[in-house]
Amino acid sequence: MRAFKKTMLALGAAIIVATFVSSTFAATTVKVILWDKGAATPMGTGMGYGMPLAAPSKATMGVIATPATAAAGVVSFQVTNTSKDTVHEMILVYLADPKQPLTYSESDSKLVEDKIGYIGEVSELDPGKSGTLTKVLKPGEYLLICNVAGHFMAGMWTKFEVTK
Ligand SMILES: [Cu+2]
Repeated sequence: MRAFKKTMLALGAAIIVATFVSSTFAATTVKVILWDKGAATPMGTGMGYGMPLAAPSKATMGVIATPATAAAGVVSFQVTNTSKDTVHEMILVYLADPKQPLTYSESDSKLVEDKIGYIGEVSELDPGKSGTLTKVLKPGEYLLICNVAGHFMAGMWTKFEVTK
């Protein structure tokens, strides 16, 4: 009888701990929209992160994250390409120093993915398609970027913040 009581107590404690842990590390779901004004619209340039011309109102394609912030822990990005005619992707980048420009290759019209704090991606989504990226994130500044040639400079990036 005593042993049974002890077992029940231990079981109760385990359930309490499990509940606490799962609520502390609850996953945040972020909806990410990849959009553009259509292939007939000339792509903008010079609108990459931190660039003088960067202005969301002028971008011809972009990334929208809702919410644009999450608590540290598991974050799940549900990404949808809403374009009618263009392939897009979402790359998650950690900014070690948000004031530093990202390493960019003019010849490829792309960011250099192994030099920009690359964490993971939902790669090349056809128009109308969706994908998910789930990662454990520490506090800090992040970017969500499309790195199809030319798209970053056309304004296809957004900030994402992870808080403590
Ligand atoms: Cu794109």
